[in-house]
Amino acid sequence: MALLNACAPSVNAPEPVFPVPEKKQVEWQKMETYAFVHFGLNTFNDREWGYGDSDPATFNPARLDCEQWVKTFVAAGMKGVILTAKHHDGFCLWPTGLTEYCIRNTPYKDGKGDIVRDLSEACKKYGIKFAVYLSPWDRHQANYGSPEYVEYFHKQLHELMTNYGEVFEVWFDGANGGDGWYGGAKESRTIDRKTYYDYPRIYEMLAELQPQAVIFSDGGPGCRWVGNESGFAGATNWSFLRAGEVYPGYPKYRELQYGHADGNQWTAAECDVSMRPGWFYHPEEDDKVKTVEQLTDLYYRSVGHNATLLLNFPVDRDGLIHPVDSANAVNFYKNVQKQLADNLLKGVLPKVSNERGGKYTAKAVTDGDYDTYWATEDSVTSAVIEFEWPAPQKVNRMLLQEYIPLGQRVQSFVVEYNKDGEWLPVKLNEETTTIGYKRLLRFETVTTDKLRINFTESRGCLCINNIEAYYAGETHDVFTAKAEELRTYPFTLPQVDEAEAGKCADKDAATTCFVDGNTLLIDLGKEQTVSSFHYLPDQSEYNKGLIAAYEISVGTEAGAVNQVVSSGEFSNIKNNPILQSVYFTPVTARYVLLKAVRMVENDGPMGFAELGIQ
Ligand code: FUL
Repeated sequence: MALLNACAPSVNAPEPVFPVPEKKQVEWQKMETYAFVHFGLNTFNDREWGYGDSDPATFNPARLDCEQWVKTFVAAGMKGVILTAKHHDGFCLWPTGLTEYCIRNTPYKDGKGDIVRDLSEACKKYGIKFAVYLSPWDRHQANYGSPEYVEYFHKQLHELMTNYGEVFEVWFDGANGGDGWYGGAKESRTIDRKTYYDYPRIYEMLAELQPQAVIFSDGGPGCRWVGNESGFAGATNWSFLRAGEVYPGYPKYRELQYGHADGNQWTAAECDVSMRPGWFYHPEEDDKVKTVEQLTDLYYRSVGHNATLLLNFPVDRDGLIHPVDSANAVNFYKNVQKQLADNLLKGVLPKVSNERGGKYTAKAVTDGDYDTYWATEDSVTSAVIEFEWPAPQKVNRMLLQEYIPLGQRVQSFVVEYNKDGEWLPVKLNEETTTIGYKRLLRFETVTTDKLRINFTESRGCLCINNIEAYYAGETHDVFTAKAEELRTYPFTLPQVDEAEAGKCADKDAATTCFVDGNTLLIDLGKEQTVSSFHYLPDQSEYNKGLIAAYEISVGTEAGAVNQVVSSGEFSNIKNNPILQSVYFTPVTARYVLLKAVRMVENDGPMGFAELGIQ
């Protein structure tokens, strides 16, 4: 084999599958987690959205220490920080020459303070990156809504981009609540969100002054909002958007959780979330700080769902990160490191069903080098990779990475383990569709000597640069929800008597809804993004009406529910009639149609103790 390779002509690298990221977008995504700081007049006035009239005299943090913040971020594994240089209230944390509504007119350091400067310098000292949030909406300025304000906003950005060194990102939020103080006018002002701020000119300025910076906004262009402020991305998450479609305030923002599968612009998702319910500090939230478990879960659903995690620290009125916030953030990082400590695949030589040859061999996925990858031949878009250990191991985590400089390709895959000669799927609580920069999987612990990944669909030949597996210990992740915890969109069953239908939506496992025939139509009342179907079979002693094989279709009209999203079997339902969950690629639908393709017993109705659609 070695001899053959030596004589073979050199093998070409795969062609990129568009869209592809710019180099700076890849570097940005490799940061994985970074901090957000919300701090300003709001902190001292117990507000989330200052109206624009808070008195600068109230701003006086007695112990402010940017080094304390940055040391916390470093200890929490964060690679950078984004500071709210100006939030919607218009107050500036730097001594700007453009408005009096700034730190210069506060008692803090007798007006000599500059928190943008102090934080950027602390970042340099401790080796993390720095960035700014500059709110386009400004509830203080009298001229907000006019062309003059846009000039002012551009000049503010220019000041920030020229006086404080390099920034890795520039954050433009999409909020615009309309009303504000506006120099005392106290009124509501509407602007055209698509055109008012003249973003094309801003992009030109940034390309010139800070070419390495990634531009954040609802729709990018550099990176996008993930469509929620809860800190997670969809398990299916494409790093693309259809160019020009998403603008600040885009009404179909839930799509941003998943990206546009057919997008033509590389705009990966960033998951922003706060350590506390609010973005700014409020003393009554001191006992509502996110726990280590909550943060760990969000890590798997942000970084592990092909996005970055932007974790907000509401700096307190002393000017410090509250001790509970810093302890939880640091312990969260330690917990993740502990769960993913010992890579069971390190150096293991995998077997693959197809290999491009040359340097694109399967061993690249376990060599620890980001820039080497296993690639299949051009025409091969599905393939299997198999790992074998000399002795059985416990496993419950996997980490997969695609080589994104050549595009995001994988559309679906299955992880299986070998049990007594038979390949069985691992038990997950989410769909295994996309991978992208990084996908982390949590699954029920298996003990096996063989693990394989079957890549079933891809937009081009496979380019996989890293695969890892771990045993994270036994954690509290839930793979089988209890009936009372089952989450679902509200639904009705139009073809079933109302009282009967209620039995599968009452969160009571002891009552079962029986339906004659082999189809069940579910109406969500309105269009929703749907990505999973959950079915708790009859829990009575006789487990009546068990469905063995299914087909699930969706549609937007009751008469045309014919888009099949999944079909398969409810494995082992007869012996173990636990909650059955089917995950599929997110789709917009109002109606879901379940077809029982095969029943465990041939006669009798179908039985549903509980149903859930998410
Ligand atoms: C939103 C803002 O309205 C919130 O106050 C916060 O800054 C959040 C990160 O972005 O657009």
